[in-house]
Amino acid sequence: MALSAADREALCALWRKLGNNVGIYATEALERTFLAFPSTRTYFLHLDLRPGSAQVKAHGQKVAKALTLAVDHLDDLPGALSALSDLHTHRLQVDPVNFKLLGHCLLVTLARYYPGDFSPSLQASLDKFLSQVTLALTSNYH
Ligand code: HEG
Repeated sequence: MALSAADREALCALWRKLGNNVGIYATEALERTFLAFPSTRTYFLHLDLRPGSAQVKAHGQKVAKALTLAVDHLDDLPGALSALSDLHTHRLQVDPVNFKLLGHCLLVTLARYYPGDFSPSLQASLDKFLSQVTLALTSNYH
């Protein structure tokens, strides 16, 4: 479902609040994903996946940067994420179900850090955003 003006406003406001900490939350969401959904680890067997690992942190920073780029390009997610889409589809061949798992863990992580902000409506806006990002990253499958 397309992002409404209210979704966009809520997302941009949240991102302003997250400031420079997006990498911290993305890293925690990755650690959570690897523990809660161990099948996701199969794509990262070349990395040290233990909690606190510098490699997971470095990857978290990259994911955070991509998510921030997406928030800055809500009008053209497929364009902004096209190189990443090629990477995930062709080189990494990530099964699309995994995006739902990481997205879920991102929501849980943000809900834990921002319980006061995490209204059902913010949850819905974030969920829509993550679905659109996933669509942009996996559209080459179709
Ligand atoms: Mg992906 C690399 C972003 C979901 C597996 N991912 C990357 C990179 C970015 C990124 C920015 C680095 C690209 C580069 O170095 O040029 N990933 C990204 C986002 C999302 C996502 C924004 C969803 C929100 N990735 C995702 C999922 C999996 C996955 C669900 C598999 C469970 N990504 C993956 C792997 C790599 C990347 C295996 C390569 C890691 C490496 O070798 O360092």
